[in-house]
Amino acid sequence: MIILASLKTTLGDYRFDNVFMNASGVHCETAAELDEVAASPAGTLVTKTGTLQPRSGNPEPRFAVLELGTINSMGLPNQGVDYYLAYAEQFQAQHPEQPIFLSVAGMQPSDFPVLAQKIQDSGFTGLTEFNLSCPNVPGKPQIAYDLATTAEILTAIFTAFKKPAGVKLPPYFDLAQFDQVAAILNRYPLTFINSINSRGNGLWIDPETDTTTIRPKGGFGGIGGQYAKPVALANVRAFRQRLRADIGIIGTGGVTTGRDAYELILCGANLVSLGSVLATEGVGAFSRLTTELKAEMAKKGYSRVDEFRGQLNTL
Ligand code: RRO
Repeated sequence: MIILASLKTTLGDYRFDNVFMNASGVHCETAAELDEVAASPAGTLVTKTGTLQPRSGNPEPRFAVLELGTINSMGLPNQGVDYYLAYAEQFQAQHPEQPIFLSVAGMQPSDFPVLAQKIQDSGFTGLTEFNLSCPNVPGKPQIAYDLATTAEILTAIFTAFKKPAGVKLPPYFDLAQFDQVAAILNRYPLTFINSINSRGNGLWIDPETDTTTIRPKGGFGGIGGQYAKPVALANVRAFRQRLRADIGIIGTGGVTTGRDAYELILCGANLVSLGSVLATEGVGAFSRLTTELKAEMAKKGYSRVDEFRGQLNTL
């Protein structure tokens, strides 16, 4: 029997033809890169995280491909929120049926309500991802590990912001942390979370030279790719079990095969974003993974993703 699997999915009131999208930071800093993602089979796209002012980021080398993934300490290089907002508004005018994501972050907590107001006042009708988890700006913590500041920022954002919004979270590693973070998130009108950002502050050493692989922060950088997958699965699963049912999840972390994407959906993901694999393979990864995920679904007898989303078996 031939099963024609569909990868159509939803997040909040938004519909997408394919579960795959890029992860913010990968293939999305310029309009040309964003256009390439848009022209691929990806169901949607997200911009590079934009800050109030453009930034050149950290000194190079700041990205390296490792045995089973990547390390990066980009340091938020971006063209500024106005650039990405203009791109998003133009994109939606040209593709009114294809909602996209704008990613933004403050360099300090007080930037977040300013960013929120700017987007609120714009004509943007897509989804906004507030990035609370960049691990790579020297001297700045990953906000979402500080729960009091996270709650303050969310309160400030949602005072100004009435459009669909979500947060990009760092990986958590303790069940008590999942309880605490979910309890905070459940107090706000979030449409989604994105879990996980890279595993912050890993270190990779070149065995020939005994030297770090990237320059910023003494070589410390965010780890992505296969190293991240079990952590991403656990974070998506743990949040799906704890968040309000109306808060959707973008699953991110270590997807290199269709089976990996299938597993993130089993844990509860509505959309699946590609980081390291997109950085190493280019936009061709979207067609390969689309084919592989459909094949995996056909093998299991599923024709739609909502037939197995969240249906992980446990012993
Ligand atoms: O630009 C970066 O260094 C960066 C960001 Br904003 C992020 O959210 N995650 C990451 O791995 N790198």
